[in-house]
Amino acid sequence: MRTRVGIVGAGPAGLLLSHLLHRNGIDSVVLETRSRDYVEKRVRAGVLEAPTVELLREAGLAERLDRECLTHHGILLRFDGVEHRIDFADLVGKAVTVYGQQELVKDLIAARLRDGGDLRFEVSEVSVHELRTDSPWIHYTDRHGRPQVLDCEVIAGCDGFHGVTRPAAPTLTALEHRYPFAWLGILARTPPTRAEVVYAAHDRGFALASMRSPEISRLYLQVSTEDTAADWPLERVWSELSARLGEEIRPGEVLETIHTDLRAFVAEPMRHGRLFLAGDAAHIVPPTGAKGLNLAIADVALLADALTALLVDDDERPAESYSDTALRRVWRAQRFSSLMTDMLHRPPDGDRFQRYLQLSQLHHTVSSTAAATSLAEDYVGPPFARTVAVPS
Ligand code: RFL
Ligand code: PHB
Repeated sequence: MRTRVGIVGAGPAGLLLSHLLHRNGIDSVVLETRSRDYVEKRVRAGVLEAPTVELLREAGLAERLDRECLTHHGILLRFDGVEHRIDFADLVGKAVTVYGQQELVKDLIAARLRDGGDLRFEVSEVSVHELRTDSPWIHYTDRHGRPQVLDCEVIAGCDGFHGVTRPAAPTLTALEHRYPFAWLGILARTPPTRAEVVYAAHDRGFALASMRSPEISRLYLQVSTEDTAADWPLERVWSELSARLGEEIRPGEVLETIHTDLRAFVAEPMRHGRLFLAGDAAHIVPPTGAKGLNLAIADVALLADALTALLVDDDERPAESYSDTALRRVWRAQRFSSLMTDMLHRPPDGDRFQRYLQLSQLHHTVSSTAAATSLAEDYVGPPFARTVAVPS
């Protein structure tokens, strides 16, 4: 079997890449270890930056999103018992869009299948080979247990943080930072109490109130990395949410619970020969800045153009600058996510010095137009770079 681009992973990065390549006349095959049902139900991100939504519209993928999304013109920051609003519309004239990642994944799968896309779910034992040649190949076992080889011209590693493509690239170096706390998140049938996302920096720890619809809330609590599910019976989750968010959060049916460590990770360069990495396969940001999905989409917008130049016009230059250009945005998102994380979380040992610095940063953010504008610019997202060469 042969294709031009072998894509490992059917998350937002892999599916969108396959769609954008198809629009440029390039065929691809997407290999995914999980079932279609599993990837369509996996609950994760919810906040889409303005440039992400523009790209989805341009690519003809926003029909349901435009009908069902929630548009947010600001966020709420709560500390010292007072709520403050950062008004994106006023500060930068833009908004963010709340639309569940799994809804976007459903839309992407539907679009690929409508266009005759080749998506292979429930494969196993995926491995990538001869990455430094012009004809790399992928070995995998199909859903019926048969070994298969897929010959490619390029391989795109879109297989997330725990995938197999990044470890197959020996020239990459990784930088990692782990935060000393974790998040417990629930998706629950309870109406959001506010029309916008609330970030609360409480003495007891950070809390975040987001939403998926007027009936469904997405709520998060800062917890200890050592905590287990047994430490957080639901009554404790609800009472802690109410205490930290400063108002009664009405308990509702809990549809999903997650526990996630907070980490920052960057692999560089995002290319090894004919293997190109995109999304969580190359980088992880702590979720406080709501950037992970948006970075995956920004990578893929750039990569689709670079691969089109390479495979259609025989122009290597955009592929050569892909990693540098993508990493600019990645580091900007790392900086912003790190700033938001440090500003909002309770230091684990209750360090008063750090806490007063945080409060000072929060007061500055809500009282200085310059500081609020800076937050707003990062939150709504800088414009996507196209394949412009970065001077070395
Ligand atoms: P994904 O979504 O992890 O998809 C990778 C796919 O690859 C498959 N796979 C393999 N397939 C074939 N062979 C293998 N060997 C494979 N190994 C793995 C996996 O099954 C999967 O289907 O990566 P992608 O496409 O790069 O997308 C990245 C985003 O999913 C991620 O960055 C965001 O969800 C992060 N994130 C958020 N991002 C935002 O932009 N806004 C948010 O509000 C936001 N909130 C969040 C988040 C992530 C969270 N968690 C769970 C860490 C909130 C949370 C709690
Ligand atoms: C979410 O809606 O899941 C969400 C919102 C804002 C964040 C992180 C996650 O910073």
